[in-house]
Amino acid sequence: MPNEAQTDFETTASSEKEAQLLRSLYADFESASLTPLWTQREGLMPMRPEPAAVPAVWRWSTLYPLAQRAGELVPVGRGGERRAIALRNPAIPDEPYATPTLWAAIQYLGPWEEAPSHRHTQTAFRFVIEGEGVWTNVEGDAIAMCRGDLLLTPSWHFHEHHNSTGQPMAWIDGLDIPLVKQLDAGFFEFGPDEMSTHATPARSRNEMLWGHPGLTPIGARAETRSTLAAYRWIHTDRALSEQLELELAGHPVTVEPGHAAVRYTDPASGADALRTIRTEFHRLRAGTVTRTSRTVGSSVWQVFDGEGTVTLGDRREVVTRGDLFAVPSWVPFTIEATSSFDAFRFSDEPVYEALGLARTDLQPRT
Ligand code: GTQ
Ligand code: FE2
Repeated sequence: MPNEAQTDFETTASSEKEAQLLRSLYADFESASLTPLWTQREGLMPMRPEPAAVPAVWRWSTLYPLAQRAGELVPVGRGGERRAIALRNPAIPDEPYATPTLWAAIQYLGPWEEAPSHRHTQTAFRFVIEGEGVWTNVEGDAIAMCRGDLLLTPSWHFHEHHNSTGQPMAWIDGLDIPLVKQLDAGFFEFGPDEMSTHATPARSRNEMLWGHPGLTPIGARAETRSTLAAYRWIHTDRALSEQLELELAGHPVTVEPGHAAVRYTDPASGADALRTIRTEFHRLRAGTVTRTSRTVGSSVWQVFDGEGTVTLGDRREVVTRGDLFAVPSWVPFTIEATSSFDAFRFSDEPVYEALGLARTDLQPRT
């Protein structure tokens, strides 16, 4: 929007003649599809991030029953491809995005249902809050999905899901759909109509190759599409409880007192498990209050277990198992753990780091 003070030709111009010249200059800018910076600066170059997205909360007790109703009424198959229901930030108009860069959705597969094969340049993961019985086949490798597991679908990998039980199952998808859309980098391809496999192994080929801590397979060739694709709860849980155990024994290994955290990484490189999405798991002891922080970029959290109060800018919310919330860029954020508190987090930080735009401000304890 032109700044009034700068386009108020009558008051800034020293003469009626000059006012007329300015008026015609601005009219000619307009017809030549040009915009002067001096009428736009505050919107284009604010003093600090001014996210359109707002802090938002979605309750599992709302999400799951709605997904269940969709399961009864809406078929899954070619076309729509997935019965995924996106968490929409109420302040991002007309777009089904949790934040300006991140897609978060609940996906639901009824008994014996199948979601057919496709691939896209968007990066994806699944995180499981409850249930089991679905296998996600990534490039033909069947990967079991169970509570607490993180399953990866890197960019341009074929993937399909099938429920091999008589029970429905729901989980959370995270993707970089908004980022890829904004970057005009989206490609999509359908795979075969038939499932590549109905196998239901406890352990995928991927985990057989990559799922051994600190052991990189020498024979895995460079063209291997990706490294570890499944991060199992048993490992995440133990990593966190042992951090807290070490802390009790006097070793300062946690993020801050009473707050253990792990990042899911590529075992071959140590980099983020996915190129565009950071994935982490946090565990707070009962009574822990995190330091208030602000970070450039946005994140989405899902409570895995326990109860806490989160402060997101001016908003305070009690959150419990399965609830999700979105933290927009540069919004002051604190968690207070009412009970022992476990939460999964994903964010767009790797993108900001790659571009030299990452910034975090940790406020001192008061
Ligand atoms: O499971 O392949 O939530 O392609 C959005 C897009 C899930 C999926 C989503 C997808 C998928
Ligand atoms: Fe997909």
